[in-house]
Amino acid sequence: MKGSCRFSPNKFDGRKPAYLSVYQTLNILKKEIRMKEYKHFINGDYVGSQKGKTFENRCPVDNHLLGIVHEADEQDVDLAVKSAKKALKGPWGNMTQNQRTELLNKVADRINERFDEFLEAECLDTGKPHSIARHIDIPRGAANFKAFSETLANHPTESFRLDTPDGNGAVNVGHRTPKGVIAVISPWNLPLLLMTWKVGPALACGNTVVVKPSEETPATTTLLGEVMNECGVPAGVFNVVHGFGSGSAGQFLTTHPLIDAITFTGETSTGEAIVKAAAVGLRSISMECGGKNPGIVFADCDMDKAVEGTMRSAFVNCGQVCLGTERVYVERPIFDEFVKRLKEGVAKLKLGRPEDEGANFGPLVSLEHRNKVHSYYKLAVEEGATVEIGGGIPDMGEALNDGAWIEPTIWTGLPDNARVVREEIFGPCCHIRPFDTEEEVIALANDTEYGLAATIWSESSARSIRVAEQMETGLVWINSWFLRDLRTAFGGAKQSGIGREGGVHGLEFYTELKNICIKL
Ligand code: NAD
Ligand code: 6OD
Repeated sequence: MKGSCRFSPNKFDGRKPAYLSVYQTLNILKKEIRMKEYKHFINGDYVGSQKGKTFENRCPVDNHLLGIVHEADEQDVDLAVKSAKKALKGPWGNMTQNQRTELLNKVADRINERFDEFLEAECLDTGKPHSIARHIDIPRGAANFKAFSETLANHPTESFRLDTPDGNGAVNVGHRTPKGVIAVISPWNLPLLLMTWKVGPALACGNTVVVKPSEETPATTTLLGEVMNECGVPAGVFNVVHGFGSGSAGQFLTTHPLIDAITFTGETSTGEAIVKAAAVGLRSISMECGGKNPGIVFADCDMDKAVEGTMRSAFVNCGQVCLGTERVYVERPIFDEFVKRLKEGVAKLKLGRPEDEGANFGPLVSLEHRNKVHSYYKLAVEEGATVEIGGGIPDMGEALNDGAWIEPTIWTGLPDNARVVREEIFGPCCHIRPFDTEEEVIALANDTEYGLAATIWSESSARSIRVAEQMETGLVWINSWFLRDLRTAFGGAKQSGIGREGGVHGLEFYTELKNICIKL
């Protein structure tokens, strides 16, 4: 936990060495002065924890203290959920669809107006390069508030004419109503993007929300509260509670009896705990969970595109993308060439601070996560891997060595039953294995309990589509990766999730579909 007081000694009290230069002391002072207090956002106001419980938020770039986060207990969560319940029946519930859409469009515009603040906050929390967040996280964070209103406005509900014995007939009309108060539990890897991906459609459909962002990344969700107020979104529609999972805000929120539905993104094991919580009271769930995604590279691929795409799918965001490729299967005639080209790509990655415009590779999100990823690096060697490149912790120099840095890594030579090949690592690493036939690679790709995404590289459309149809995943990309159209279905098969969101599929989750039968 990058945020836990228990594991993070205060830099000043605990570790200020006698030899700090004036420059270093000033730098630390500057950071401490900018230190933030992240409060809950409840009923349109920022409020602290009633019992005063807090935890630390640290920057993974160099482990400096970013701020103090309030941790919600049962009473704080109860207040947030009751505010959301009240707003549901209040001004929000009384607005027309057009009025709500107008407000959500304003929210999107305001995020874009305050783009640099969101960018800075996201990059400090996650350590990711500005160059990445500027193109992915923040624009998508805004777009999520527009895309779903448009879907909603343009999607018809069903209607059926029924013949009846008296000859007059009946008409059935589908009518959608909001589901109620939605609990949104989000992860740390794309904090704004993945939170708004759920809040956008939830609000567009007329629900109210209580969001629990990851304890690692509280900043942009907190900032969104200000934007909601600036745009005139009524108090209680958007609420935020901070804290951890079990025994903390996450558990209190998902077990609260006034929560009508829970939408979650995170690890499969956390998803299992939340499904159990949702079973009480039979609340609806939408689960977007982990993956161990295969990339399949056929010998007839465009090699430049396959290498460039695999570089992104394995290493962008320091490998912390649920859709990322951790298992790469390459057809034998091009195996050596592909490994060589991917290694060359990795060697060119530039590690650096978020604001370094030349950098395209940041640290992992926390020291705790770095320990987990590093333990897999050691395990790979124990399991017999050839480390093609990377495999360790880089020396980033005195100023950054306290950060959660890790080397991008490629392995070959592991058996198919190695834990490194079977378990989700969620770091900048992949194992590359040769294959000989289409049949063999389909079996290898599907040999996993996960089923989120697969990527296929081939210039043969017939073959790509044939293979895509046999992937046991919710998503397949052919000759691309993470190319997103928000009207399409998004979600995982097998242990990667339950349900689909995106476009009209979101409407299924975020609304209750009622059938009204009118006898004529
Ligand atoms: P995580 O499961 O540890 O945490 C996710 C959220 O759940 C956090 O807000 C956390 O505080 C909360 N939480 C933890 N325990 C809880 C509990 N018992 N009750 C309620 N809430 C609880 O996941 P993470 O480490 O933040 O994110 C990384 C994981 O997320 C990876 O497995 C990745 O594959 C997955 N992920 C999946 C998708 C997808 O779309 N399928 C997208 C992004 C990330
Ligand atoms: O693009 C999206 O809508 C989405 N949910 C992406 C998930 C990325 C996972 O890390």
